[in-house]
Amino acid sequence: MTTAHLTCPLCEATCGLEVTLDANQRVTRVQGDEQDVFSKGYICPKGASLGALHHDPDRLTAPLLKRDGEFVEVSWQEAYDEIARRLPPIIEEHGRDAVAVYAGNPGVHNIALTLYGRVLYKALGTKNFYSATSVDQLPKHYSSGTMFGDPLAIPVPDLDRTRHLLILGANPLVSNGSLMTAPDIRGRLRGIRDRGGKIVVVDPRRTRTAQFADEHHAIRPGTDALLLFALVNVLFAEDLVAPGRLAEHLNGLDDVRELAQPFTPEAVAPRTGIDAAEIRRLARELAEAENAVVYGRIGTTTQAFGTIASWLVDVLNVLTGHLDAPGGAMFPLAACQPTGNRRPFAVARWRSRVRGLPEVVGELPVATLADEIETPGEGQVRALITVSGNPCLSTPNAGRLAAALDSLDFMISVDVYLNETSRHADVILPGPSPLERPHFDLAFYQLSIRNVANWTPATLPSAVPQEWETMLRLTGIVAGQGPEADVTALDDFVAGETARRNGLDVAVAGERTGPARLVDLLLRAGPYDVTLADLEAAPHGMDFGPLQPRIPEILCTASGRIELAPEPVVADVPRLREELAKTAETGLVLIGRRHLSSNNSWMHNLAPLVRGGNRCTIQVHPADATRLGLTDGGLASVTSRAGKLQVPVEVTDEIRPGVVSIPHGWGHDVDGSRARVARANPGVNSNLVADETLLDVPSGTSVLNGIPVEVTPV
Ligand SMILES: Nc1nc2c(c(=O)[nH]1)N[C@H]1C(S)=C(S)[C@@H](COP(=O)(O)OP(=O)(O)OC[C@H]3O[C@@H](n4cnc5c(=O)[nH]c(N)nc54)[C@H](O)[C@@H]3O)O[C@H]1N2
Ligand SMILES: Nc1nc2c(c(=O)[nH]1)N[C@H]1C(S)=C(S)[C@@H](COP(=O)(O)OP(=O)(O)OC[C@H]3O[C@@H](n4cnc5c(=O)[nH]c(N)nc54)[C@H](O)[C@@H]3O)O[C@H]1N2
Ligand code: SF4
Ligand SMILES: [Mo]
Repeated sequence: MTTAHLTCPLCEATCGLEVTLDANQRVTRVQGDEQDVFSKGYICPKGASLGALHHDPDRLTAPLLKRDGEFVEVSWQEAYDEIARRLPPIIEEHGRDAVAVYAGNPGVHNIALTLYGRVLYKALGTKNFYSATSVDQLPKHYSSGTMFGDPLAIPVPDLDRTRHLLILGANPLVSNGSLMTAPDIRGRLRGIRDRGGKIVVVDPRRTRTAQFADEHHAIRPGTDALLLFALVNVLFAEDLVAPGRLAEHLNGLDDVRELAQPFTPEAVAPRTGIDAAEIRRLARELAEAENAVVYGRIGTTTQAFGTIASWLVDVLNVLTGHLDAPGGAMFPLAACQPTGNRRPFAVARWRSRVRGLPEVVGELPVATLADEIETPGEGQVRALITVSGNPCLSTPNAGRLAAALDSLDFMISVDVYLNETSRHADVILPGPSPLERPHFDLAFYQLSIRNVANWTPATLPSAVPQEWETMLRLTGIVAGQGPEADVTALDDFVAGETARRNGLDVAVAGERTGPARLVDLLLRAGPYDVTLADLEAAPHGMDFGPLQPRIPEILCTASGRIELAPEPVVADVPRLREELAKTAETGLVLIGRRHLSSNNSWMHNLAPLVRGGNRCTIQVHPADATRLGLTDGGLASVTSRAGKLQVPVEVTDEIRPGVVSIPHGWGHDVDGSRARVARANPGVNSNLVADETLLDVPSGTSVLNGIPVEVTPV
C-alpha cells in the first residue's frame, strides 16, 4: 500500500486529495487531504472517482486510426505518419485558416495542454481558433478586458471575509464554484452566516445554493442586465454611490449614471419578474453592508446580455466601494502570473468569414464553427483539431455541427475517450490519466479566493506519452519538420522563450524538462520567493495568505484607470433598451443545470457517478405542466428553431413558471462511441435545441440559457 497526494484537476476547486494504491498499483481509496493548506480534507463525488477514471477500461491508451470507417489501434509512429501525410497538404493548398482548432475545458485543467497547446496553436497560425470559452465565461473576459485592460484580471468574491454575497446565475454548492476557486463552498458560505452576513441568490431555479441562501429571487432568464442596471439606478437615485479609495482611479462615473437612467426598478420589474420594492431593498442592502460582493456566473454569461451583465456586476462592486477591498471582489495574485507584455485589451482584431462575428481574446465564437466548415470559398475550414473538447455535446445546434464534421477532409482529436465528437476524427491521440501526469493549477490559482500553490508530481508512470510531447509532435508537423521532429529541441526552444520573456536564464531550471521546467521558470519570475523545489517539498501546498488590494498596479487600460463605461460595452446598451421596451413575454424558455456528480459531458462513463435515477430530465413547473398536458415521468417533445428532442418530464416547483431546464452534456446514444456505461444511461443532448444564431452580441458567446422552446407531450 502506498499513498500519494495530488491536486484534483477535475474542477476549479483545486482540492488536495490523498490516493491509496495497492501493491498492483490499483487505486483502493481516494479521500480529501486533511493537511491540504486550502481544501483541508474537502472532496466531492467526482474527486472520489479518480480511481474509477484511471481504471476505466474504455479510457483510451493507444492512438486510434480510422480505416474504412472503423477505428483500429495503431502505434504512435503510424498515427504521426498519417497526420504528416494528410495535414500539411491541406495547409499548403488552402492556407492556415483551413485548419480549425477547438480547445475544450479539461485543457485548462492540464498544464501540458495549457502550456504546450499554445505552442501548437501559434505554429498553426489559424484565425479559426475556437474553444469552450465562447460557451462559457467569454463575456467576463470581455468586461474585464474593457474595464481593467486585462481580460484575465477577473475579480473574485473574497468569500472568507465578506458579509454580504449577492449571487446571480451560479450554483456553487453543486458546481463547486467557478471563476471563484474555493474548495468547500458549503463551509465557506456557512462562514458568511456565522459572521452575521447574508447570502442572496438570483436564479430562475430554487437551486441547492438558493435553498441554502437567506433569500432567493426567481428571475426570468436573460434579464439579469436589466436587474443589475436597476440596482445601479437606485444607488445613484438614493445617493448611495461611494467608490471610496477607487474614486481617483475611475473614468466614466457620470456616463454610468446617465446610462442607468431608463432602467428604473419600476421599468425592469415586469421583465425580470422581481418587484420594484425588492430591487430597491437589494440595492440598499448591498450599499449598506459593511462589506459586500456581487458575483455572477454562467447563468449571467451564457445568455443574451452576457457582456452587459458581467460588466454591471463589477460596476456595482465599484460603486459600492467593494472592488479591490477585503470582503469584496478582489484580484488574486498567483504564484505563476501570465507572462508576456501586457498590452491594453482590443477586440474584433479579425472577424469570422461567414457571419462576420468578432474575435475576442484570440478566438472566434464556436457558434459559427459549423458555418465555417459548411460554407465553400476561400478560407473554408477543411480540417479540425479538437483538444480535450466535446463540441458535439457542448455547443449549440450540436446536430448541425456533428453533420458538418463528417464533411471535413481531415480531423484529429486529442482525447482520452472515443466519444460523440472524437468518433468523427480520423486520428485520436490519447493522453495520460490525471494520476499519470504532473499537475499545477496554472489557470485556477489566478482565480483563487486565497493565494495558494500546490505542485503534484505524477502518481503513476504513464501508459501513453505526456500530452506536452504530443503537442510538440503536432507542432513539428505543422511547422514542416515532419513526424520525426526533435521534441527535445522544441521543448528547449519553448523553455528558452519562456525564460527570455521573464528576464531569466533558462539554466536556472537545471535538468528539468517539459511543464515542470516552465512552471519552475514561471514561479521564479512570479511574485513570491519560491521555486518548484520549494513546492515539491510541500506536498500539501503553500499558502501565501488572503487576497490583497491590487489597484492601480493591476490596471492595464490605455488611461491607466478603471473604465467604468467602456465604449465597446456601452455600444450594446441600446440593444438592452430595446429589450426593456418590449412587453413581457409569455413563451417558454429553456435553461440548463448541473448536478454534483457530473462534469460537463465526459464523466458519465464512470459507474459511481451515474448511480440513481436518470438525471437528464426536463424540469417543468406544475402550472406549466397542467397547461401543457405534461405529466411527471411522461415524455416531452422539445422544439426550437435549431432542432428537436424528446426527454422525460420532471414536474417540480423548484423551477420558475415559464422556464424549463435540461442539463447539458448528455446524449451518449450515438453510433461508434466507446463508452459502455454512458451508452447505457445516455440521456439526451440538450444542445440539439440550443440555437446557434442566438448570441451575446459583443462577445459572440452562445445563449445557452433563455432559449425559446415549445414543449408538448409525446
Ligand atoms: N447547454 C449548455 N451547454 C454547455 C454548458 C451549459 O451550461 N449549457 N456549459 C458550457 C461550459 S461552461 C463548458 S466549459 C463546455 C465544456 O465543453 P467541452 O470542453 O467541449 O466539453 P467537455 O464535456 O468538458 O469535454 C471534454 C473532452 O475532453 C476529454 N478529456 C478529458 N480529460 C482529458 C485529458 O486529460 N486530455 C485530453 N486530451 N482530453 C481529455 C473528454 O473525453 C471530453 O471529450 O460546455 C458548455 N456547454
Ligand atoms: N458538478 C459539476 N460541477 C461543475 C461542472 C459540471 O458539469 N458539474 N462544470 C464546471 C464548469 S465547466 C463550469 S463553467 C462551472 C459553472 O458553474 P456555475 O455557474 O455555478 O454552474 P451552474 O450550476 O450551471 O449554475 C448556473 C445557474 O444559473 C442559473 N441560470 C440560468 N439562466 C439564468 C439567468 O438568465 N439568470 C440567472 N440569474 N441565472 C440563470 C441556472 O438555473 C443555474 O442554477 O461549473 C463547473 N463545475
Ligand atoms: S470539488 Fe472539484 S477539485 Fe474538489 S474533489 Fe470535487 S472535482 Fe475535485
Ligand atoms: Mo465551463
